[in-house]
Formats: sequence, C-alpha cells, structure tokens
Amino acid sequence: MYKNAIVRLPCRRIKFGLTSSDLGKPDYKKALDQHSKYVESLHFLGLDVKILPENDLFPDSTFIEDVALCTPEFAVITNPGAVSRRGEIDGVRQVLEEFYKNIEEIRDPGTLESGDVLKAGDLFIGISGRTNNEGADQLTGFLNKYGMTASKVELKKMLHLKSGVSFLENNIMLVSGEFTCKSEFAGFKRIKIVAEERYAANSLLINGKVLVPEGFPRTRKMIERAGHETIVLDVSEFRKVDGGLSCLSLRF
Ligand code: CIR
Repeated sequence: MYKNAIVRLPCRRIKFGLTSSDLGKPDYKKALDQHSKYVESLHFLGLDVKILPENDLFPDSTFIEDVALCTPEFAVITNPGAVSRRGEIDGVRQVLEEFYKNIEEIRDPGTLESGDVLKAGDLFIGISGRTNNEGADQLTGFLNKYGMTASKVELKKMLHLKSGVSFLENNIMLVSGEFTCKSEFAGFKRIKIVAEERYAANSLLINGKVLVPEGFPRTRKMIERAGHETIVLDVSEFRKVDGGLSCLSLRF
C-alpha cells in the first residue's frame, strides 16, 4: 500500500512543455483543475499528498515522476535525458530528505527519467530517448545494494516505458504498441490495448484501484474485467504535452 505522494502544481508555462502530439496547447486553468481532481483522488485512495509549488522555470515540471524514484528503502534523484528538464532536479533532495535517509543520484554520463522505471515484481528499466544504458546501470547498482534487481527493455517508439505499459498486480500487465509482443513481458498475463486507446496504457494502480484516463472505455472495461475498480480522470491538458497519470506524482 502506498502512504505518500508528492506532486507539483502545473505552471503557467505548461504550454511550452515538450511534446510529440498534435493536440494543441494545454490550457493552464483547465490543467490546474484537472490536477486538483487528481490530488483529490490520491487523497480518496488514502495517500498523504505533499503539494510542491509551481515552478515556472520548467514547463514540464508538473511531471514530477521523472525526476525521482521512491522505493520503500531509498530514493533516487534522476538525471533527466531531456536537457530542458535537467534543472527540475534542483530542490528535489530537500523534499526527499523529509521522507528518506538514503538518497542516491544518477550522474552524467548516465541519464534516467523515472517514466522509464516500471515496478512489476522486479523492476524494468526502459532504454529510451531519455534513459541511457549508463543511467540504467547506475540505478541497477543502487537497487542491488538494497537487495532488488532490474532488467532493461529497449524502446524504439514511445517516450517512456510507462507510456506503453502498466502493471496491475496478480501478474497482469496492460500493454500497448511496441510492448505488445516484447519477450521481456512474456511471463505476464498481458491485456492488450487497442491502437486507438493507446494513451490509456498509462493507467495507474494505487491501493487497489486503477486510475484510468477519461475517454478510453474499452481499456476501462478490460481493467474492470480483470477485477479492478476504476476511477476515471480527465487529463486531456497533460496529454497535450505527452504527460499522463503516472507522470503527475511520486508514490511511495
Ligand atoms: C516530456 O516530454 O518530458 C514531458 N512533456 C512529458 C513527460 C511525461 N512523463 C512521463 O511519462 N513519466
């Protein structure tokens, strides 16, 4: 069970966030509203939520998942592969110190964004445009120190590993696109997401319920058929800058 979450409010400059989508620019006010409903859901799921102030220097800073990894034993400050996001790590140590004694850091030439880290029993680390082999090796070294292991998965098309895969416990995985046939996930019971609903691959299991983005009814039904209650949230403004449900929080 997760007890805590850390989120960062979206900033006014969110419209300048990195994106590969052609869905238009996010509306700041709507983003704030969607973010507050997201926080409400985390509260509803029993989490204490620490809300960090907006940081207008970094348009993507609301996607706080990418700048840290929070395990039960220790936390890691990452080194984002997107150069425009590097500065988002400033001040993260201070925040993590409220919760952790042991804090590690990914360092150059290693890069890593935690959107590429999937916990599914052991951990999977996506090797992507943002996370390189060196970053994954550094993280694996930290995990090993604390008795955990990880394996790498190469991405060719998606932004992050968790853009296309979510773990739903009981050995069930939601998979889409390039991850549908990955041999690394062959041991899981895979729920395949139809191409039109690919965005919903980034759904998020928290304390027994699954947050699902609004507008993807087939995926929602499949998750419910797999035995989970769902909570539907509108995250349209974050989607416009390639963000999703998992990116908006650190959970631990
Ligand atoms: C980026 O491209 O870095 C942001 N616009 C979106 C980050 C999404 N983060 C995530 O999937 N963990």
